[in-house]
Formats: sequence, structure tokens, C-alpha cells
Amino acid sequence: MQAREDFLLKAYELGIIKFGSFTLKSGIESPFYVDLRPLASSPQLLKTLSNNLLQLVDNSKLELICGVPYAALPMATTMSLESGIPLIIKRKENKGYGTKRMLEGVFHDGQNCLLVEDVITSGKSLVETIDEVEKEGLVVTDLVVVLDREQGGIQRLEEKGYNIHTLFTINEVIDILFKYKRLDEGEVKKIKDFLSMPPQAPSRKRTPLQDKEVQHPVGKNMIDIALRKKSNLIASADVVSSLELINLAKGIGDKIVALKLHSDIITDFSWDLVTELRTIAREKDFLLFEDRKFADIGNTQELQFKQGVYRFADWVDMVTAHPIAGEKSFDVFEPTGVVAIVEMSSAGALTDDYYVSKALNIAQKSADVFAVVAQRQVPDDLLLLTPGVNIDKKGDSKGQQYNTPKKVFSEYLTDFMIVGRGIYKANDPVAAAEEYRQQGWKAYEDSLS
Ligand code: S5P
Repeated sequence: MQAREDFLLKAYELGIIKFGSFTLKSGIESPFYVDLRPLASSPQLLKTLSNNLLQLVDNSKLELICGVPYAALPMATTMSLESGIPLIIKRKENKGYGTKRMLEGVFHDGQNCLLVEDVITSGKSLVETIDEVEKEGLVVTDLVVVLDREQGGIQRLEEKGYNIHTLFTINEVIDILFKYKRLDEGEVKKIKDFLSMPPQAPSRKRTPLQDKEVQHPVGKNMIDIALRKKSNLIASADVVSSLELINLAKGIGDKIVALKLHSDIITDFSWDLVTELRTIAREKDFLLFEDRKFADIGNTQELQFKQGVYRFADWVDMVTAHPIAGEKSFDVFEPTGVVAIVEMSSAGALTDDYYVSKALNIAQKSADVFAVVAQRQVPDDLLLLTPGVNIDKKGDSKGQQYNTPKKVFSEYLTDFMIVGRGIYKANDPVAAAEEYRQQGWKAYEDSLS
């Protein structure tokens, strides 16, 4: 018992569990966040942990060990070194070239493979991992898991006939941390209340656009335009000449809420272009949205925003910025509306659950931010803009990942979708914009009920 407590307290000092408010990938707000990756920073703890995990199973039938990336990889490696059982490596993504295998290492059909995982919540992702390993011809009977978040995962796997061995439950962890005064009574109560609730998805109820409590004038304006036009479409005009841009804006202007630009890709950018864009935007009733993705300290961002070739401050209605430099860095854009990038659509982006939670906290604190770009449901006081939308394609060769309009409006409860190549690369961009407008608005209306 003492050894377990000692282990846990030392692991806690490494920062494996954090308390606060975190939005998980599922959209659920959690009062704590577990990340076992720092364990590898203490070789001694990693070794102790790995031996404890090995003791949970009958080693005699095991022929291979495989860790679920990434947190469990060092654990699985250490278990292999300590036990002499060979290690195989599971890829997180198929690399798309070469052997296209999901597992690397030497193994053959029918071998029994022990899976190692850091944390189990609902068990959904672990079921997917088991499937992938079994598809390669291996047999999975046992799994070892460091921490059970007690959200139904164990039951899910047991129902499927797997033996699942866990080292700690989250309730046990909380009790030990309380016993050693790492948590106070109020914190324990909050966490225990959360844990005793039946595992549930966040409220899937969408607030209709007209009832959104958005204070920023640009946000209000977006909503008004959307309702007038029955459109939740932001077109990303990633074309490289003024002529193409003007033609596109004229053609699709009355179907969109905003035209999103990357001004620095336009080869012949000029003030005539700006004047013309502003005229079209006024006539066709849409906003100009510069996707500059500022990511610097406030002072530099202010210079980039107000000076230089583009002088965005003089003509754009809204801009994107990363929250990476903290909430004060957003002040420099006032009165232009800020869209904070809290999660990116591309494969392998660094914007994991922890980043998204912190980024959302920063976005919510700034009066200049009225919307965020993300691939998940966000708190209701922010508008959600979701890029990576395409009706026909699943992705491109450079990491972009697409969803359909239906998915983003029904699952993420997105307020506005951002569509680039689906429109400007279409044979008939005007018809494509109309198709996206219709599909987007229908998906939004369907998600109201
Ligand atoms: O996470 C993101 C954030 C943005 S703003 N993923 C994105 O794709 N974007 C932008 O949306 C990107 O810079 C591009 O302008 C647009 C998507 O274009 P598409 O051609 O892939 O639809």
C-alpha cells in the first residue's frame, strides 16, 4: 500500500494530473486532466510502474507487448526490457507509403499480444486499437491500464471478452491525494461529484443563432447576415490574383456571410483591390475576414495589423489570431473582431485536449474574441467556426482533413462552416457555393430539433 502511495505522490509531483476545467475531445467538461507522458522523465518511476503493470498479468502466455501511442510507449518498452517479452510498435497513423503496416516489428499470425494503455475513459479508442491489432493477425486477450477514469470503459471491454487489468482508479487517486493534502475538500467534492454523474455527452442542444448571447458587434453582425441570407457559409477565397478574387467575390457574394482572405498570397495586392472588395462586400452584404493567424506578442501583432503593406486595421471586419501569446495579445485588434484559433483541422496538429482547454479559457477572457475556430463543440458564449469542410473529399496530400457540412453542424454544433477548395476550385464556383449554402443551412436547421 505504502509503495503504491509513494509511487503516486512522486508521479503527481511530475505533473501527471492537473485540476481545473478542461474540455475533453468528447466535448465533456472535466475538472481534471490526466497526462502520463511526464512519467518517462523519471526512469526510476517508469521502471517501478512497468514492473507493477507486469505483475498484473500472467506473463506465461504473452508473446508480445504493444503500447498504445504515445503515453504508453515508454511503459511498454520498459516492460519489454524488464520481462524479456519482445516489443512491437503500433503506429498512430498509417504513414501512407512504404509497407502501410499499422504495426512495426517482428511478429507472426496468432501470437498473443499484451496491450498497454495509460488511461481508459469510455474504452472507445481502446476498442479501435484492439481491432487494428487483431486485423494484423495477432490475438489480444489481456490489457493493462495505468488509470481507470471510471467512465464505463472497463465494462465495455469486459463485455467484449477481454481481461482488463488496471493499476489505479481515479477515485483511489483522488483519495490518496486528499490523504496527503495535495487536494483540499472543495476540490475533492467537485471531482467526486463529476465522477458520480453518469457518463454523459455534453448538452447536444443547439442555441439558435438569434438567441446566441454574443456581445461583440461583429459577431452580432455575422448572425444578422446569416439570418437574412439563410446562410452559414464562410467562403475561403484562397486564390492568388486580384482578378480571380474579385470575380469570386462578385459571383458568390450574395450566398456567403463572410469572405475569408489570405491577403499575403495575392500576387498583385493593391489598395484598388481593397476598395473594390469593400464595395462588393457592402453591395452583397458580407464581411471581410482576414485569416492572418497572428501569433506574436501584442506589440508585434499591433504593427503587423496596423502597419506594413496590408494595414488590415483599416479595412477588415474580422481577423484570426492564435491565443498562444496570451489574452492581452488580443487587445491590439480592437475594434476589429477576433476569431481565436483554438484547434486546427490538419492531421498531427499540436492542438490536443489540453491545448484546446487552455486556448478556450484565454478566448473567453478576451472581450475582443467573439468566435473560435475548432473541430469540436465549444462553450455557448463563443461562435464556432469550422474549416476543413468538403462535400466530396476526405482530405488532401498536405494534412488537411475534411468533414461534411452535416457532420460539423450536427456533431460539433458549428455555427459557421469555412469552405475553400470545395468552392473556388469547383468547375462552377457559384453553383458550388449555392450547394454548400443549402446543405449548410439545412444541416443547421435539422440540428435545431
Ligand atoms: O484549422 C484550420 C484553420 C483554418 S483558418 N484549418 C484550416 O483549413 N483553416 C483555413 O481554412 C485554411 O487556411 C484555408 O484557408 C481554409 C480551408 O481551405 P480548404 O481549401 O481546405 O477548404
